[in-house]
This record gives sequence, C-alpha cells and structure tokens, in this order.
Amino acid sequence: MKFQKICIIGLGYIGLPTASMFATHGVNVLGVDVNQHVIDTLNRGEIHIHEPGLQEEVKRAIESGNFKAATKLEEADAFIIAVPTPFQGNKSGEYNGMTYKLADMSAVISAAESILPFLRKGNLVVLESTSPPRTTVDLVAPILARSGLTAGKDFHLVYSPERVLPGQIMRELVMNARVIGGVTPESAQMGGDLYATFVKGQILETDATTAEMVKLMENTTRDVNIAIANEFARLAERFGVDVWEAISLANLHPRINILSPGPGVGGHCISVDPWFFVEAAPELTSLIYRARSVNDSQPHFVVEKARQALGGLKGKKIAALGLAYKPDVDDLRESPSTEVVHLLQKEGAQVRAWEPFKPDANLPGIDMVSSLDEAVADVDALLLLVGHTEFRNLNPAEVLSKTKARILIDTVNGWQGDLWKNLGFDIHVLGVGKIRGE
Ligand code: SAJ
Repeated sequence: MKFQKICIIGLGYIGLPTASMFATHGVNVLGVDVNQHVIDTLNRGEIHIHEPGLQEEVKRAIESGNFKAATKLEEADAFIIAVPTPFQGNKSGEYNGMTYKLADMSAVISAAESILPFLRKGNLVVLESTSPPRTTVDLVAPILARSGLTAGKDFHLVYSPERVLPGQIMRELVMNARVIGGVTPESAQMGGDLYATFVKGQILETDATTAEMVKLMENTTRDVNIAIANEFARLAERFGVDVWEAISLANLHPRINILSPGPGVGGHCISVDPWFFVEAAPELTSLIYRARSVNDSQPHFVVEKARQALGGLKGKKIAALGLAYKPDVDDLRESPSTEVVHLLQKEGAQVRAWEPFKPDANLPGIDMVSSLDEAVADVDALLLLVGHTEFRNLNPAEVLSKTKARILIDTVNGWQGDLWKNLGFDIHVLGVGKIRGE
C-alpha cells in the first residue's frame, strides 16, 4: 500500500526524527504535539531538542513541503503514536518487600483517544512508545474499538518499538533492524510496508506482544549488565583493584563484554523500562528488580566516594561537571548526576553545577552556573559526572590556572590520572581502589 499521508503523535526525541524522515522520503506528514511551544518552534524551522543531524533533517522536511506541525490531528492513512511512557511520580507498587515504580500510560491513552474521530477502515495505527507487555492488545485496541471498528479486521494495528540510541538517532533510525509486531500478520505486513519507506535495516515481522517484549528485554539486559559493572566497581574498591583495568582485561575473553560502571543509570529508557516487567509480574522479576536497585543506589556510592576524598562533606564546595544522563546529549531526564547533586547538598556540601549542553536548564534546588570557569573558580573539588567529550579533553594545566581545587573525583574514568597528578591534583576515580600506576 502507498501511504500518502500520516499523522505522528508526539514530537519528541523519537516522533520528530521519525516525522522528518518520512517527510523527506515523500510522505505527507502531520506532526502533532500537545505542546504549543513545540509546534511554534517547528513551524519557524527550529527544533526544541538537541540531536546531531536532526536540525538539518527537519529543515529538509519543511523545505520539501511535506511536513507541518499542529496541535490537532487530521484524517490520514496511518497514525503513529510516539509519546512518552514515564513512571508515575507519586505512586508505587509493593510485592513481597519489593517496592516498584508504576508506568504512567496516560499519554498513550490520550493519543489513542485522539485518533478515534479520524479512524477509518483500512487505516494503520502504530504504537512506538515503550510500553508494558500486552499494551497494544489490552489497552490500545480496546480504546480504538470505541470507534466501532475492530483492530486486525477493519483497520491494522501494530507495535513497533523505537530502538535508536540518543546521539545516534538519525543513523540508527535508518540502519537498525526494525521489529514490527502486528495484531495480525496482515497488520505486521502493512506496518513493514510503512517503515520500508526509509528503513534500510532488516524489517522483521512478528506479533505485537513479542515486539513489546523484545524492546523491554533489550533495555533490561543493558540495565542488568550495567548493574553488574557497578557492583564490580564497588568490589574493586574494596579489594584494591582498578576496575577499569580489570574490565579491559576480562573483555579480552571472547565471550565477555562487561559494560562501564558510572554514577548510575539515567535517561528515559533504561532506568524506566525494566520497571514495566516488574510491575507486570513482580513474582517473576527478582533479578531485574535487584539490578534496578543497584543502579538506583549508585549515586549514594558516588557521594560516599566524595566524602572520603574530601574528608567530610559539610561546608565543602564542589563543582559538579555534567548533568546530562550520558555523554554528549542535552537530555537531563532521570539523570543520576542530579541525584548526586541533591544528595551532596543534603549532606551539607555547596554544589555548583555546569552542563554545557543545557546551560540554562532550570532544575529546582540546583545552582546551575553559566560556564566552566564559574563552576570551578572557588571550589574544593571537581566532580566529573558525565564523560562529555569536552570534559574528557580538558587541558589540566588550563583548569589548574582557573581553580583552587586540588581534589578530583572522576565517576566515569574520563580523565587521564597521570596528567592531573603531575600537576598536583589528588585524583579519585570510581572503581579504583589503589593508586594508579603503583
Ligand atoms: N551507562 C552506564 N554504563 C554503560 C553504558 C551506559 O552507566 O556501560 C549509563 C549511561 O551513562 C546512561 C544510561 O546508562 O545513564 C543509559 O545509556 P545508554 O547509552 O545505555 O542507553 P540510552 O538510554 O541512551 O538508549 C537505550 C538504548 N538501548 C540499548 O542500547 C539496549 C537504545 O538503543 C534505545 O532505543 C533507547 O534506550 C530507548 O529509547 O529505549
């Protein structure tokens, strides 16, 4: 089938790249978002998020005449739901001593409801948002059935997870394999036809619930693997080992690939998605639950490290470098760095935070400064929380000239210890329980 027009609901990190990609491949795209500011920004040809290559793609999309943004839907051949599925801030679930977070599906529900007046026979509806198992068949299909049309019979319904890595979205959107889970094989085929518009990776058709599980399994596996790296870092400190050296040696084994420890796991994906499994089946997910707990407690481990390095935290001044959830992105969602800053302040430290990718971020309770110089000027220690390239490339001599701090706490192994040590800095690296080089 040829798709003439599609509506994409949700113009965030996934919806906007996807919308512009379809538009530059000849499909007429209406991008819909509830946020008027987002719509105004896009219709001016600007973008509201930072992602390499996105600005150029959106510009091409607008120039092609195929893309416009609005707050209201219109009739279309296909509807794609790409809205956030965070967890609920104020509620949690309990099972056998486990306290777990609950998915907030309200944006998916509203998006599905917004399609109702426009749904016609023969349409395709795709859910891309990461969702708990069975969301497509148990939540979305019944909402859409209120139109009087049945999924798999009158219209096609598909779950197709986005699996792109922030920072690499534009390339991965095209090159990654795409899993398309239909409520019927015909739905899956129709979904495959849609994404074949721009996807160069393999298109793999399956059923909707399998596709949901695939997505959650991927991110859960990564979370568990990061948790074990974080636990190895704790063990290495206990046993006087440099975990980074130990990991690189272990990874020479042909079947081992240990990930990197750090200040914790952030972002809207890996720190959230495993909870969808725990919520759906707490009695089956003790390992997944434990991994989440290890990663969520990693900021506390960083704070203890800072306490040791500084001989106490009360009244100490600390420059926190990096608040994004990972290197070279501007996304601060679920960032472990902000958690570290809050915990340090709770212990009486005074923290100045510098985030080069979002210098004007407004984070309640956090003192954001507007330059690196301002952050490091009058502090006792520099705390590296994110391995942004520009932090990794800092020139130690230049930093020395701008700060009176002589203590460095590096949670991401971003700084070459020797260079800093030779200039008189005292360097403490997460996961390193010995003096490097000794
Ligand atoms: N992290 C570590 N150690 C590591 C790797 C990552 O501590 O070795 C931390 C990062 O600093 C960050 C968090 O984990 O705080 C997550 O970062 P990430 O780069 O692992 O993943 P995301 O959240 O940016 O993107 C993930 C990707 N999933 C997988 O790699 C399995 C991406 O492909 C998904 O599309 C995305 O989640 C998503 O949207 O679900």
